[in-house]
Amino acid sequence: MSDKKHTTNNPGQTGNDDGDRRGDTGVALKTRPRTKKPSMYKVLMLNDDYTPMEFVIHALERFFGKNHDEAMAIMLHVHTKGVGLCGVYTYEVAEMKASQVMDMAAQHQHPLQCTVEKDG
Ligand code: TYC
Repeated sequence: MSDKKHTTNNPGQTGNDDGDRRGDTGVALKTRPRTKKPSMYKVLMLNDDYTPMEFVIHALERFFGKNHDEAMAIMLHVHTKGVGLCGVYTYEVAEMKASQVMDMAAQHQHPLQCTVEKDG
């Protein structure tokens, strides 16, 4: 089925049902006010041999809003599998959170790394 808006007869032009008279400003617009969902991006955390487990748990609580049990589960997943999902965000938010984790890690001389990849 087409995603075009179905327009019924509107002979009086009184409403905003017509795509060329939206807003009634007298300016005919060729585009429709269609909102588009932003692409979403995964923040992934990578395992390393040096970053303390408690530090990783703290980062997950601080930057990804995880409670202690959730953070523990993600940390252990990363520790055993090599990589794990911290959260899914719009591009700028995902990049900011990945940077915040790595900046805090670097300040403590830990090599903890995050990556951002498109979801889907
Ligand atoms: N592998 C680390 C250790 O044994 C813990 C760790 C977990 C490090 C997750 C990074 O993303 C990570 N201390």
